[in-house]
Order: sequence, then C-alpha cells, then structure tokens
Amino acid sequence: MTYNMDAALRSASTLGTKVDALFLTMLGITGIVAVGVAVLIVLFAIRYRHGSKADRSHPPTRVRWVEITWTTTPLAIFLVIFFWSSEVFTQFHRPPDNALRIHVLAKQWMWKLEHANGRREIDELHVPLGEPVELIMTSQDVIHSFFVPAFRVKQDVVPGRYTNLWFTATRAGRFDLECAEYCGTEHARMHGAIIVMRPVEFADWLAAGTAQPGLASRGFDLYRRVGCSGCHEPTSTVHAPDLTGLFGNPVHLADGSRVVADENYIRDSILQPQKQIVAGFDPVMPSFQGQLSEDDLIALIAFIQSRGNAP
Ligand code: HEC
Ligand SMILES: [Cu+2]
Repeated sequence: MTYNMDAALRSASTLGTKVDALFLTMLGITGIVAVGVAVLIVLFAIRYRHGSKADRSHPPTRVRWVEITWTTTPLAIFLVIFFWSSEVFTQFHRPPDNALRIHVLAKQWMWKLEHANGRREIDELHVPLGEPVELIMTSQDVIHSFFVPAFRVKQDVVPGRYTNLWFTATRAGRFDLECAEYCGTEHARMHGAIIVMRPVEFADWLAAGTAQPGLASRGFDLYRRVGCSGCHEPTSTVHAPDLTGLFGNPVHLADGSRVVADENYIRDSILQPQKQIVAGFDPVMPSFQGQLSEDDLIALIAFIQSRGNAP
C-alpha cells in the first residue's frame, strides 16, 4: 500500500479542520518568534562584532515596559491557545448521540470491524460521508492505537476495556488507517483504510452481503444460550435487575454511588460482577471471565443497547 500523501495533508473531517486551524496558528506564532530571534541574532552579531564602533557606553540595566510586555504578551497568547485547544479536545471526547456506532477489535496485527447489522470487515472500514461515526474499540492482545491522519484523530485501543473515538468525514474517498502504537514485530504492517462513501451508496454497501445475523440478535442468542436470561428475564425467580432500558442510563450502586451504564460498565458487570453491585440486589451473578470472547461481549452489549429504548 502506498502512503496517500495528498489525502493525509488535507484534512477530511469536521474535527480535522479545527485541529488544522489551531495547529497552523501555533505554527505561525512560533514561526514569527523563531524568525524574529534569528534576525536579531544576525543583526546584533554584525552590529556588535569585534572591532565595530558601536556605542557600548551606558547599557540599559532596567527597561520596565519591555519586561512587562514580554511577560504579558506570551501569557495572553498561551491562554488563548489553552482555551481554544481545550474546546477542540472536549469536542473530540464528546460524540454526538446520533452517531453511527461501529465496533473495532484490534489484534496482532489487524483491525477487525463490525457494523450493527453484523457486516464485518478486516483492515477496511466503510463509513458514510457527512454523518457522525463513533467507534467502540478494544484489543484482543496488546495496546494498539487507531490513527487516521487525514481525520486528525488518534486513540489508544486497550485490552480489557473500551475506548471511543468519533469523527464526521467531510470528503469521500480512501484514507489511511494506521496503528500508532508499537505492538510487536509486524506493527509496521498493521494498517488499513477508511472508505468514505455517499450515504446512499453506504446504505447499499451495508445492506449487501449480510448473511450473518445482526450484532444485537447474536447477542440475544448468547443471552439465552449462556444463561443470562435465566436470571435477568422478568419472569425469572432469581432477583436480578431487568436489563431493559439500562443502556445509557444512570444506575444506583449498593455503595451509594451512581454510574452511567455505558459499554465499560456493562463489560465489567459481566466479567467482574462483584466490582459494582446494583443497589437492592444480592451479589449472586457469576463472572463470565474466560467464557466469552471479545466478539461475544460486543454482541451482548449491542443486545442490551437494543433493549435500551424499549418501554
Ligand atoms: C445467577 C443469576 C445471574 C446470571 C446467570 C447473570 N446475572 Fe447479571 N446480574 C445478576 C444480579 C443478581 C445482578 C445485580 C447484582 C450485581 O450487580 O451483581 C446482575 C447484574 C447485571 C448487570 C448490571 C445491571 C444493572 O442494572 O446495572 C448486567 C449488565 C448484567 N447483570 C448482565 C448479565 C449478562 C449479560 C449475563 C449473561 C452473560 C448475566 N448478567 C448473567 C444475576 C445474574
Ligand atoms: Cu497495533
């Protein structure tokens, strides 16, 4: 695969435009300072060179206005950059609610991607143009990092938990996807592509070739097969919380704290049920550590999420 220089240089996401504006401003400011210092070095070197007739009497020892200016001006500039970059940073960490959710599973040395309807891809991710896409990512082995230079986004992909990343693509085409964390001998070959398509074409692409059941229905299957339903169905005799409407909502825990039921909470509930006990329930749920693969967990979470909006 050849590195697509042009595609990476021009930003191709909504966030990318903002990152570029910030970056170019900082480059401009530091550039002006660097050029200014360089020019003064040359000028002073000429003017005060050995043997020159420059006036060296009464050198100034205290020039208050210079000191005040060189303290307050950089401070003001740094504060502007601080608030500006915090704004961009916050936006990167706040995916819109309507984002299309796609699961990413990294392993040595490939990217496995799964869409909500069950369509899977390896080292290629198709996404719609102009629509927010949120990735829910985890690793099967070591730490990897999901990096799309043209979108100006990068996020570590860590085993044992989920990390998120989102973007809205602003140009159709093919963009490089890299692993930006040294993850073993073939790390350098762990790359792929993001293919941005018009929404209609994307819908066609997504619908084509889905012989497998969707994520949520695979999750429902597991939910019954491994025995979650035996406790969690409202008809069950075990006193266990109803999972309907759980996803994205706050949960009261036995220790008095409150958490939002996101992917990481549900993952931990399944693998380490003793870690956070729901208020009003006994800690009788067994751990499913070692019994469920990452794919299974993704499916179970998608199933619980699909029950989220049910009354
Ligand atoms: C032996 C009965 C039992 C089985 C089997 C069981 N659970 Fe649970 N589960 C519970 C109980 C009781 C709680 C509440 C106490 C706690 O938090 O551990 C709970 C809590 C949860 C929670 C947190 C719910 C909330 O309202 O915050 C989730 C999510 C969950 N279980 C999912 C599952 C999944 C998925 C499976 C199957 C892989 C499963 N459980 C299997 C009994 C069970
Ligand atoms: Cu990697």
